[in-house]
Amino acid sequence: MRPSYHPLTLNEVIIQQQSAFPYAKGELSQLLSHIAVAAKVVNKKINKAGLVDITGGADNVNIQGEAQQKLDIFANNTFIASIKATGILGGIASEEDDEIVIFDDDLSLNGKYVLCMDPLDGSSNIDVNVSVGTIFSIYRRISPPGTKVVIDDFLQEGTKQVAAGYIIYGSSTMMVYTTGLGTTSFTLDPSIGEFCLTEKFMETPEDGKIYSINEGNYAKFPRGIKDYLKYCQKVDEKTNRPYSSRYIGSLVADFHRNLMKGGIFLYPKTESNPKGKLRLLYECNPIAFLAEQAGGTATDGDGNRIMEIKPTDIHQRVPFIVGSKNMVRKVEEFMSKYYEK
Ligand code: AHM
Ligand code: MG
Repeated sequence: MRPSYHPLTLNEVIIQQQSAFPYAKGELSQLLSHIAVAAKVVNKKINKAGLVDITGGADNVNIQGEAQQKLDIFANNTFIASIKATGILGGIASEEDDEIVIFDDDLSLNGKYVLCMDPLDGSSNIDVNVSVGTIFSIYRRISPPGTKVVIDDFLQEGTKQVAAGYIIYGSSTMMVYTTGLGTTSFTLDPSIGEFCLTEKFMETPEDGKIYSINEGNYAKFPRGIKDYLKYCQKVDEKTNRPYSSRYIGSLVADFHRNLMKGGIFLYPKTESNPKGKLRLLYECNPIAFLAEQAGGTATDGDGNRIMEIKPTDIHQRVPFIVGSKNMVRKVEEFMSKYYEK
């Protein structure tokens, strides 16, 4: 046999998966390809972050009162421009924009989908060369095509997502996505500029040995979470404890590691932040969809499945516990003892 290098590219896999939906017109596939192109542009910029004047903060503050990084703005603009060009989307809700962005050109008015995204999650880590990510989530619009999209198109439960994914800009750049047919991962091969298939059906272990949480907030955690952390730290050879504590502070990177190795990520409610920190639309729902499709699970710690929470605001925050099934169940068990609802 002749030696050859023919990796399966993102587009090839998308086309294969599209054939599972006989009436699909390929619009969603096109959208995913555009997201991948924007990701390559952002990736290039991130790789050069230390060389050009794009690290550090910009002068703006976003709706959550946080300083926007220059790269946040670049990523936001790049994804919006690339995705708008497809004409498939009626609009975008972005963590970096206070209001939804409505596309009102003739093509986009008939667009069937809307997209929610965090264009650059964990961006405060860029200045110190730590992995960051882009997270996205796609819904079918509920308002009639031919009109401008409305806020209700975005305020849908996570169970209604038709696709979701993230790009991790790490030691290598990867794209992980789901259209409800499993969770699939790709790695960017910089030499050919293509995302190449890494794992078609990712499966996360049901149990793990890693817990990821900002333990600096320990004093403010609910009793159930404190007890779970003590459980993680307890020496018990039968159950492989103590677990390892690993926290990067970059959701995509922390989740990606736990997805591969088995583990749990927690950003629970605290006294001062009863809704936690992470955003339901841009961070929790897409990550929950990917986790579930890989055999994991995601809850708010009070017995509610993340993807069944009805959003009331595009920037809504929610306590977030995601990862290996049995680990998330254990947290729920500890939390339910105290009924801190
Ligand atoms: P961002 O969207 O402003 O970047 O914030 C989200 C990030 C997540 O990536 C990460 O899990 C979390 O904030 C870390 O928060 P903390 O520094 O409070 O631990
Ligand atoms: Mg974020």
